[in-house]
Amino acid sequence: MKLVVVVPTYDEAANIGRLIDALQARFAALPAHEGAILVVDDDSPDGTAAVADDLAGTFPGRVRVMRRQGIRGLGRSYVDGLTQALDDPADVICQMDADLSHDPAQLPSLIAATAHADIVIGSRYVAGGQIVNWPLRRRLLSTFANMYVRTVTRLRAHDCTSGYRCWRRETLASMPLNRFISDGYSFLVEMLYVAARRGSRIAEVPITFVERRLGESKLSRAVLVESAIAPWRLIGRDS
Ligand SMILES: Nc1nc2c(ncn2[C@@H]2O[C@H](COP(=O)(O)OP(=O)(O)OP(=O)(O)O)[C@@H](O)[C@H]2O)c(=O)[nH]1
Ligand SMILES: [Mg+2]
Repeated sequence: MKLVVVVPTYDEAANIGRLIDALQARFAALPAHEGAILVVDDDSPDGTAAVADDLAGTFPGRVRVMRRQGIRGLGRSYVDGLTQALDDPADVICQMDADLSHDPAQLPSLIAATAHADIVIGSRYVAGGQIVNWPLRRRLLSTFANMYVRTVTRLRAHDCTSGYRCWRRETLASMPLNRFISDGYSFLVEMLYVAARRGSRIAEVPITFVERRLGESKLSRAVLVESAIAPWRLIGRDS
């Protein structure tokens, strides 16, 4: 089985090296799998792309770095990265954050679940899911965000904002990524929403999410405002 893991980065120089090492160790432990990592960097001022490039030399063919220029955006980065990942003959395409909040050790359980689902979410909010080191404010915000998204969009998944996911190739390839209307974090919700409307099977497997220890969060007030409006735009488009 071939696997590509897409990792969007903005100012993750302190984390990306450890993530790549940990993922490569995971790939090596899965003999039937051939894994590659695609780092999608938005011209990070802290030199994240250069750190990733060094590791691309250490793991030839198994680490690639896409350097984006121009307007920065998490959604745009996913569109570019996921589209490029589909150029590979990968059977499963995964997405995860660079800040080590998503544990590579849990990747095999997500991949395994793609045997019976089109999209698998690494979920904090199903039985067995956990969050480590989040302050109460952050927990409440995330819980509320998921309740809000589920209520407005009628998505049934419990963790609609998780960036830890695996896709079966055919499902991802059929997504009209270039027609997406969200750019920031809401892009993750839009992906699930569009997939669910097309009848894709969405599964959740529990993960332990650990708060980042290094680097800074990009969750700004503007991001929160966009996230509040985005679900209404999605259902508005379809009604
Ligand atoms: N390419 C790209 N990556 C981004 C952008 N914004 C955030 N990211 C990456 O997306 C992932 C998630 O962003 P985070 O800042 O960790 O957001 P979060 O996980 O919701 O918040 P914290 O973990 O609390 O900081 C990380 O790997 C970031 O580096 C962006 O504009 N462009
Ligand atoms: Mg994070």
